[in-house]
Amino acid sequence: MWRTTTKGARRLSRTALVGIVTLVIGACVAATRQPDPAGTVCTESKDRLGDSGAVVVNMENNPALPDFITSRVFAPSEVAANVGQVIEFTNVDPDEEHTAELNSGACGTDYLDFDASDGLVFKVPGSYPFYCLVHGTTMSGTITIGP
Ligand SMILES: [Cu+2]
Repeated sequence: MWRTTTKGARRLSRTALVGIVTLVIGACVAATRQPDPAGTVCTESKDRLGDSGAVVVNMENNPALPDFITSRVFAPSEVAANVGQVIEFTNVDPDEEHTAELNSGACGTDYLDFDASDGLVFKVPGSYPFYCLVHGTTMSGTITIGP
């Protein structure tokens, strides 16, 4: 009888553990990027940084506000580009790391330290909201891709 109870308790705690692990893994998966490995919508690459036709976007501390207020922005936050054109993101903020990540998770830049750059290139016209994985939706914008 005692043994059965212990086994039952063990089984119960094992089930609870599996449940907790599943929940934690599920939460992590939901919070991370769902990549577009085939690059059907967009691709991330540093290969064409400095292209003469690149659209340049800075990641910076909002210049409209005093320094002691940390308000990070994309400049510009409304980004217009065409299919195949490089959108070049550069972190010009000496104090914080930034990324540019599509809300859909299809693609995004690397985590960029001060003075580092990364590029996104789109294959499909459309409107793509994006944000910074470090600063969340307080640092966000929209990329509009024309044909
Ligand atoms: Cu940021």
